[in-house]
Amino acid sequence: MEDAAKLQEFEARIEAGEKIEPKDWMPEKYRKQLIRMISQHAHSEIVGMLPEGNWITRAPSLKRKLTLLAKVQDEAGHGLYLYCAAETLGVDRQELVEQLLEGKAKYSSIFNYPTLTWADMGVIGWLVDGAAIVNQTMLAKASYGPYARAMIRICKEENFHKRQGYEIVATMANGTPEQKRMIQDAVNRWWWPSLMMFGPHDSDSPNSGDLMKWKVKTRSNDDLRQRFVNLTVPQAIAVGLTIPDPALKYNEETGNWEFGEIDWEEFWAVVSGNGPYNRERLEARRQAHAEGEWVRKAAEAYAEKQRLRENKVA
Ligand code: BYC
Repeated sequence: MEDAAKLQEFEARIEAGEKIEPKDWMPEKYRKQLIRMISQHAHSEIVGMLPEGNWITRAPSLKRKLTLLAKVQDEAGHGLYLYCAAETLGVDRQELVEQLLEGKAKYSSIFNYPTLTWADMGVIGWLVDGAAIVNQTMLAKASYGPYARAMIRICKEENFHKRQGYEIVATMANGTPEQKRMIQDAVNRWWWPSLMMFGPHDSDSPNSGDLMKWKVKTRSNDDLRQRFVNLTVPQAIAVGLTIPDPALKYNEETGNWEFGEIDWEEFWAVVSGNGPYNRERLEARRQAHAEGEWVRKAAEAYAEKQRLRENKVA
């Protein structure tokens, strides 16, 4: 009875647009859904450093190198805010990291594709960060306070990422025939995986019901995907690039760019660990974690030293 009353109060607060904070009562399912989603999001930011990190040493100029370096560092920061947000729900960060390293945790499908040329750096900023912004602008209004607040700062940085990506795209699209060919090839490879970032169709999305009822998500997967396509197609046209979808067509009545069907078999293969680069990404993450052990040990030793010093003073 007590829980039923608490649930009613909780749902009334959500309905009124109030934010839920870490110490507030919440249904166990809400807590679990948030831990699932925020931890997957944190892992995505961390694994998401790899495809671009791979190009830092091969950036074509010092300016490009500095910008890419800053972007990849931003993604690390996003991962850290998000692990902090997950920790407010009572889960241990170490446990989440272990789940990722053991291959038990999900992270965004998009990072399981290889980055083959410099053009991919432009297209990732434009399409991948562009898709992330569409999704995260919605999440900045999520009902859970720490997640929503993390999103506000993350979205500001993602906007810079998208612009730097689109600037690379525009420069190459207006460049030599070889540069044009490279950038079109990158769009051809990244377009469909970018659409997959929004998740399965609404009818095949088991988590959307809970998440939308509790206003963690306020727009559906298909709805956000359509918004992304509507925003992005004119940007492709503006720089003379072709979207690799013969079914793409503007509907005057709805104002939507209609598009073809996603290859869902490919999507589920990637999500279940069998995409083109899943193994390489996890292996690189494990190696980075192992090589960072001395840093974690040094940080722990420093914290211990501080504790001892404070005890002495006290
Ligand atoms: N990839 O019921 P559904 C970035 C899973 S990184 C993998 O619709 P939901 C950046 C889903 O988890 C930004 N898995 O789920 C970084 C679920 O599995 P479980 C990444 C996917 O939660 C570096 C199952 O499929 N953004 O910006 O309602 C460089 C059924 O799906 C995917 C986020 O993480 C996928 N694409 O909706 C550049 C945003 N889609 O857990 C850029 C936060 C679905 O039941 N997350 N699955 O086993 C979300 O907004 C939502 O979780 C999703 C999925 C829209 C992704």
